[in-house]
Amino acid sequence: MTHPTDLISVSYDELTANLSKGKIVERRLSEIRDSFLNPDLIDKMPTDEDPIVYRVTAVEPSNGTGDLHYGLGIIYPGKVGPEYFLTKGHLHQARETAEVYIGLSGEGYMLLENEKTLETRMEPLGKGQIVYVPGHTAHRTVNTGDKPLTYFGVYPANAGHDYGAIGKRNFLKVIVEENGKPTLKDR
Ligand code: PAN
Ligand code: ZN
Repeated sequence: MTHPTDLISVSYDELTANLSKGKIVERRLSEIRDSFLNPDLIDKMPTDEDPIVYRVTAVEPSNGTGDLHYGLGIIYPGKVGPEYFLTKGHLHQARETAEVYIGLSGEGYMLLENEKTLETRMEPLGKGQIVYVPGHTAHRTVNTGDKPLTYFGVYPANAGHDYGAIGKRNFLKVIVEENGKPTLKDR
C-alpha cells in the first residue's frame, strides 16, 4: 500500500487544534441542538448568534487494511442551561474498532457508553490525560472548563462514524454543572 507522502507529516497547534492539512468539520449550536438535554433553552439564549460548538480536522492518509486515521478536535467553552458544550457522539460503524484520545489543552471529560451493557463512564480528558475507547462504545467529549478543550484521537481507517444509533435516543447520562462541579446524572 502506498501512502500519499503529503500526509506523512503534519504540523498542529495544541491550543487551537489547527492542522496544516486535513478535512475540517464545524458544528454550530443549531445543528446539534438535539444532542442537549434541554434544546428549548437554546431558543431562550440571549443572543441571535449561532456559535460554533466544536470543530474537528481529520487526516486520512490511506484506507487500506491496517491503516489509521486521526483527528484533532476543539470544543469551545459554553453551556446550554447546566449542560456543558459537547460533541454529538457516535458509535463506530465497524463496532469492534477502538480509539485512543489524548488531551492537548483545557479541561473536560469523555462520556463512554457500552452499547451492550449500557454501562456509562465519565473519564477525564484534559492536558496530560489519555482515554482508551474500547469497541462497541458510544463516545462523546465534553468541555467542562472555561477555555477551549483540544484533543487528538486516532482510530482504524475502517472505523466509520455511526451517528444514527445514538442520535435516536441520545446518551443515557448527561454531564451537567451541579454545585459548580461537573456531575454525571441520568438523562
Ligand atoms: C473523533 C470525533 C470528534 C467529533 O474524531 O469525530 O470528537 O465528535 P463527533 O464525531 O461525535 O461529532 C472520533 O471519535 N472519531 O472517531
Ligand atoms: Zn470515534
